[in-house]
Amino acid sequence: MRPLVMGVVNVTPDSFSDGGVWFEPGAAIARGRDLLAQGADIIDVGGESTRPGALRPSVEEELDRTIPVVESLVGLGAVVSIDTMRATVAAAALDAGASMVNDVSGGLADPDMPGLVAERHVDIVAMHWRGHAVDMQTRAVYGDVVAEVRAELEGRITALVGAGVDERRIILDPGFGFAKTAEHNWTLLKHLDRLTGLGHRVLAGTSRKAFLGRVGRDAGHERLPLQRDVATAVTNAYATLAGVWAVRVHDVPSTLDAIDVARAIEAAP
Ligand code: PMM
Repeated sequence: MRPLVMGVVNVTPDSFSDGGVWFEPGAAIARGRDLLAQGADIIDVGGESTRPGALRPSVEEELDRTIPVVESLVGLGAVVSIDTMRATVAAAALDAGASMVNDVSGGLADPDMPGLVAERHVDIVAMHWRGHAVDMQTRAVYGDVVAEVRAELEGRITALVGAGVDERRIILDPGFGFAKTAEHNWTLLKHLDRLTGLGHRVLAGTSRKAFLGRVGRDAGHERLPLQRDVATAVTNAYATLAGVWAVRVHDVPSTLDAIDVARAIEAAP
């Protein structure tokens, strides 16, 4: 099966690749509509920037940013995922018609999140996370990054199932760029099959991340976020071959091309 394409709508003033661009609700809704028209299967709406060093918005601010956008995109027929670490925001988004929760903390940041997901019988993306953006890069310390990310995600599965979440509802995500150095990200990508091998659906979110800006370039000559879609297409082709369920991206057309090419390679005799 072709991996699903999750298109990103960040309703934030400061997300690292597109912060501020879709901050007005009208612009965010228009962006979501465009992503849908381009072939996105899911629209991921988020109101909190998780770029390294970012400070958190208030709950009210996060609700004001996201809920009108969720409501409008659901009205257009979109399958919407809410990118939040807060159970109150997730609950409001589900009430507004969102059908899944994308929690970059995998239920760690808010103790009410696992119970909410269990009660609502929705899918949850459990991403590997070691702490809030403000100081997460100090936690980028691993002996064996693949084994540790895998084990920590298994811990999230246990906690979520313990709270009543149906195991089949849990989608795993290695959390590229979250408490990871560039080297950690490359190793996780190379060994993505170790995660898909756990038997859960896997989501990969490499789109426009900093490690794609730096690779092969000298300091000062990095690709800027908007120049990273070709590099992203390559990582998503690789993720497709590794058997991911979905990829989370900013640019849908180049992603669909990458998936088509990867699948042709896979299907060739
Ligand atoms: N990355 C970002 C935000 N949300 N959610 C999941 N599940 N996986 C990710 O890798 C992920 C995410 C940060 O990227 P952005 O600022 O471009 O949205």
